[in-house]
Amino acid sequence: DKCRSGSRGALVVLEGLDRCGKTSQSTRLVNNLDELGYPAELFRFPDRNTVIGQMISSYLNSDSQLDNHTIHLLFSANRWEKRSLMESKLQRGITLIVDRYAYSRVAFSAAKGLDIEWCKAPDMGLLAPDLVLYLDISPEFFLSSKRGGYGGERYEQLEFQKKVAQAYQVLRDDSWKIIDANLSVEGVEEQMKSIVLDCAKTCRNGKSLSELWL
Ligand code: 2DT
Repeated sequence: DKCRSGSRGALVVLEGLDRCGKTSQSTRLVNNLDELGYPAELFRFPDRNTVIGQMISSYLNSDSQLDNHTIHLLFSANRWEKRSLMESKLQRGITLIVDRYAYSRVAFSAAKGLDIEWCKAPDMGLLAPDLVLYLDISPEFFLSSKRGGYGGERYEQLEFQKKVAQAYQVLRDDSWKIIDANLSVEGVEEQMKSIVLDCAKTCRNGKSLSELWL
């Protein structure tokens, strides 16, 4: 067992617009941390494997219609389903790399015009990330990028992504680091690696876990 008792893992969240590279970067981070002696696991939200996750998935594929408030609460409930599992893994010394978290929901709902304080309330009491990496791309980036155009899911339209980008700005706090994600995959990976390693060390050395919203 690689985990040391009494030292916890770090909660690291990746956020950013659709197709900014969050998913491939989270996988790379998990591998990098494991190699450096920091056991790590990947989580992603929405977690489409739970019952609530399947409702969210069908909404995102436009197979079902839901009121904006309803989908907001489902996304939050999907995180609450995983809270105790996440906490026990962190306490056992495992660092969690999380592909999207509460900020996604608030940014997307605020972009639709819901009140931001109302949006934040259901996530109050979830574990607060030790670090949020915001992968910064311009909303236009993917229209011309080799990573391909926007796909068929509900939110993947340029005008909407611009609003989400604005809503993310409002949520930034001291735990956020802005990563220039217009670089190559390897360039982005290098930027992130040292920042995450620092954070994992701080947590191992006794920084305490806290709760949203900071
Ligand atoms: P992926 O393509 O990354 O699976 O995301 N979303 C996500 C929200 O609107 N609220 C949330 O709380 C979360 C976690 C962003 C699927 C879409 O779900 C959106 C894109």
